[in-house]
Amino acid sequence: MTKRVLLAKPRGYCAGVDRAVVTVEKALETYGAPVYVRKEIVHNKHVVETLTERGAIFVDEADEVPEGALVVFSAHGVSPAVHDQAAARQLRTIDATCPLVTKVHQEAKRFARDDYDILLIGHEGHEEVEGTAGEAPEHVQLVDTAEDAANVTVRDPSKVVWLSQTTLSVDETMVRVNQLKSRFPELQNPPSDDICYATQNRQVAVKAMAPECDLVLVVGSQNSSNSKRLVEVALQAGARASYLVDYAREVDETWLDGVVTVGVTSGASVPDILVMDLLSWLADRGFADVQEVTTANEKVSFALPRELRKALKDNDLLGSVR
Ligand code: 0CH
Ligand code: SF4
Repeated sequence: MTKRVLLAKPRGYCAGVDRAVVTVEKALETYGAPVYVRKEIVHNKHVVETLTERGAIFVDEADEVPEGALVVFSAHGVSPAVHDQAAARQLRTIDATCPLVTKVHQEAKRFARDDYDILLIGHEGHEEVEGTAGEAPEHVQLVDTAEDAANVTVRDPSKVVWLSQTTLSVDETMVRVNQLKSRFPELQNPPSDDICYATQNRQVAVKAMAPECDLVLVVGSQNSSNSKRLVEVALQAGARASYLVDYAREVDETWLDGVVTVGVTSGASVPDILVMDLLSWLADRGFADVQEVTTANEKVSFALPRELRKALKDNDLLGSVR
């Protein structure tokens, strides 16, 4: 049988990641280096290394940024406490939080104002849930594991809503929601999907090709939630094996033993150049026939953060914004 590659589409950069990465690039062009970035702008090694080479300095917390300097907040969002820390140090800030993460923050604020108990489904320690929970710490409880769902308690079971991190597995989240609904039958759903279009579309695409694949390679970093979910979804959908790699050079050649069909996809924080490198690595090993498996065409794009648009306009650089 002819060796072949099935290439998922959509894959790679979503609109929120594109906006966040361009934000740091434009900030460097407009203000010059260094531009500080709180946390990784997106969870991708290559992106972070490339921006570091251009003069970005990644820090863990706003208190590591020199007073008065410029700091960009990452795509995953920040809590109000982080905005306060930055204000206390007189930092100039550009907020690259994805608008779809901001939407979840608004939902958390609204349900907290109405005095709901909010069950936030997400991964403990992930920056996005820390930011969302920080909007209403007295109202939000994190539900990560099945055990969390079994043990969480609420004040009034008729006033409970679930919200979620944007980058979860759709199927696993529904398992968690059903578990919660069996305990709290009046549990309300979010006003609109919190798991974003990009996360959902990448999972649908990998599901479509996985049953035909002996191996699915997902390009993405280990700390990227949405990328890791693609490996799990591939395995659940019938791929015989699946691995997450940052670079083609990390692929173990023994993974190709007996393999006829390799599926390839990438997380929402992954530049397509890394996928192209993987395709040429595979072509060198006999997998030159590449067929794209398209399950959606994405046309979403977001305007750059307001603070940056204003600066670009003042400098008459807006025309150069993609
Ligand atoms: O998938 P996670 O949330 O870990 O983040 P990423 O890999 O940086 O992808 C972009 C999502 C950013 C916020 O939704
Ligand atoms: Fe926004 Fe979704 Fe991309 Fe996250 S994965 S940055 S929520 S579009």
